[in-house]
Amino acid sequence: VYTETVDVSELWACGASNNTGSATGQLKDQIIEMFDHAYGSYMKYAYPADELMPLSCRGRVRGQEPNRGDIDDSLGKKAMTDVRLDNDVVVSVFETNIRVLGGLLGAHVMADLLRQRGGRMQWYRDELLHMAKELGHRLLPAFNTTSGLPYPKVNLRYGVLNPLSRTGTESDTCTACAGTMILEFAALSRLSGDSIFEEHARKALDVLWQRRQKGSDLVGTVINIHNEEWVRRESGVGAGIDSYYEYLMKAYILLGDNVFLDRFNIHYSAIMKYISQPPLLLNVHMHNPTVSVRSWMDSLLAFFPGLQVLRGDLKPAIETHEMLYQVTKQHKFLPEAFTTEFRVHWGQHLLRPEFAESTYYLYKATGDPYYLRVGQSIVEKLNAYARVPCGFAAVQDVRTGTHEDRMDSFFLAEMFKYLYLLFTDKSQLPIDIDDYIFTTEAHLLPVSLSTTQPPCRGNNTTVPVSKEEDLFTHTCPSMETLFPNNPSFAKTIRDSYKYLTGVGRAFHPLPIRCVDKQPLQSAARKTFNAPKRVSTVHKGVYRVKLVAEVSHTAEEDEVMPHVVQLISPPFLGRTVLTAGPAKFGLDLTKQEHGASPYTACEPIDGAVDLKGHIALALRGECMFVVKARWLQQAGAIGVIFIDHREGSNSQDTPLFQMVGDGDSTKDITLPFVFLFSREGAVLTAALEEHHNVDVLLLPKERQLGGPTLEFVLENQELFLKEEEEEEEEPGGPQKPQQGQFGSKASDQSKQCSADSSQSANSDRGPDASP
Ligand code: DMJ
Repeated sequence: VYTETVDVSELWACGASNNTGSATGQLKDQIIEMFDHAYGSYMKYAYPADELMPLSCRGRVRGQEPNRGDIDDSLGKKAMTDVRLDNDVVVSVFETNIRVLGGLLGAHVMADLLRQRGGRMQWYRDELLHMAKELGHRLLPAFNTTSGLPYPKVNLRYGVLNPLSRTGTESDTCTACAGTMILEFAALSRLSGDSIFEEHARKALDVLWQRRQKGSDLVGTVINIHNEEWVRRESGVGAGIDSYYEYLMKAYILLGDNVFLDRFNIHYSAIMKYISQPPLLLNVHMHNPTVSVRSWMDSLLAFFPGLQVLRGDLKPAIETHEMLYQVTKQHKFLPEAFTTEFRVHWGQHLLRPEFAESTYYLYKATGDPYYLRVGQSIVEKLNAYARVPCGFAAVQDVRTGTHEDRMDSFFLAEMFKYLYLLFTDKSQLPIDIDDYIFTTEAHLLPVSLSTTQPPCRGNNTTVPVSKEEDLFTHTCPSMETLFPNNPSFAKTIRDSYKYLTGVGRAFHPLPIRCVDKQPLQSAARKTFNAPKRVSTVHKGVYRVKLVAEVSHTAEEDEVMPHVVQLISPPFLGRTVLTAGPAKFGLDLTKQEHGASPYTACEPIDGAVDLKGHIALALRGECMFVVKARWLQQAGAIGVIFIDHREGSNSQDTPLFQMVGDGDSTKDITLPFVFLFSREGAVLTAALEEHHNVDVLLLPKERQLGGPTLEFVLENQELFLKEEEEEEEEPGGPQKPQQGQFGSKASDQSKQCSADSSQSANSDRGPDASP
């Protein structure tokens, strides 16, 4: 959208370096060398496997390596016999679309261009397009739902509903998963002449648009593909939603259809009103968007400044990008998740390209050589901390620098492309880059598709958008309009955020957010131009307290892993499930509570099954604290919450701390922990088989082992004996219970907790916790 021609070498020369005409050249060479190292390693050690394992120097072949759960759904055995698209393999519809279909289409477009220019590729007979079409047809069964929202997974050979497909039971999908099809599917329709793909992608977008929260104009993170109800109602611009917004904007650019821009503009206004608190991007409730639902940001949101550049909204783009840069300075790379005070929340770094992508867009928009230096720092860090003999390895934890045996394909498809383009003047490129739009996986599709191809049958989007237009609805404002007489506007903006993460100068976001209530009550909307900034002193303003997550102490920022340790036979302490803690209730990290977990007992007073037991409760529908109070009142002595999202697990998803509702939680005194659904399934399976299972809830670092465990188990045996004797002696005196955090999780308590969560569901709104 910004098409200024900038002489990179000259600008670089204006920057810090004196000898920089050659600096960009050297960097370009370095980036090519890095790409060769990464791609060459893949070809040498991994091809035809799906991905390279850069530490083992071999390929990752699905089924031959330990299953990594959902991550593996992005692998399709696609290169097993060079390329087969009909393997009996369940793949992610979203990932296969953006990685494989997008890759085939982008490659076809380039091959076709070379062929047309004469010389090279004269042998090419649209083979890649034919493969793309076949793959498109293999993805189509996923759209066989009454709503039109696609299933998240499909079996490439058997589709979704075939008994052999091993998929089709899923009921939910993420917003980005359903809303990131239009670029590839429309391109496929227009290149192949078959409108069916574009029709399906448009229908899915129509549903998401219709199901947006009409008051806030925000969407949630996960939606039910059958009844179109939101399953997770938190709203942000990162994981789960990100490329839905990206594709609305880019669908307008690629297809020239105003409906996508209109929708994007309306969502964008909402994002700027509720989610963007420069330099932060928060997550809020779609129904109650003045409430922030978590105190951390995920690294996927780093693409957003780039999208803001496409929108022409440079100021917040510069602000957020600067914040991200400071985080990378502090931690070398963007951690997968980091707190609003820029501490590590989840230390993994998967070599994600989003920060490089935004850096590229900002440089092209501003021409400020500062962004070349940012790019240079990305290159240096990759070489210093991720380069290994067989490629580049993801970082398991930015705090320790340990590597992971993983190099995702987006590292090749996106990272090097954005870095190379950052340092290359567009006149040096073999194509006019402004004639193309990048898919979310950085594959190039030509914007000529909107005009040179006949419109597809049935590609009219059915859901109208009412809107007000202004000067910038369809065009980007020029720099002079945005920043009159200030050629160093970018620096001026950045300077306010210079010391964001510096010691002793931590940035403190506003604990109170003032939001004009009117837009929530009225359907009237304004097309975004300059976002109406939140004013702190404003007549008629509605003051809403952000859940006090944004100003907390260092200890609270770091989520301390907890565990649920199964100690009764046959587990004997060997089954340990990683769990997340709660910000309310009994603090399990306090030494005085944990030293002798079996000594502080609570009496059982009453015949209710739940009493004296640790309860299991399913997450969802209402807030954690509502369930916590209910279960506490019923006599439970602790609660294990279990995630309701199928397949979630503590390896792939960062632990988080369950939070209260903003009001005092002093009345809640029980211990609470949270298990993702895979870990939860281990526990419920154990309960099904053994009915009573003794568990400890405790911080991971104090997990029992060795002599302590033996001692506990000895006492446990004694306790069990006493219990057996007691059972033989009806009406005998009750034995002391095992303590506040070591107790039985029984099938009875499961029953009680299930009931509890059901009744808790009905009386409050959706769960505010992430
Ligand atoms: C890429 O696969 C795509 O950009 C996707 O939209 C989200 N991010 C990953 C890489 O981090």
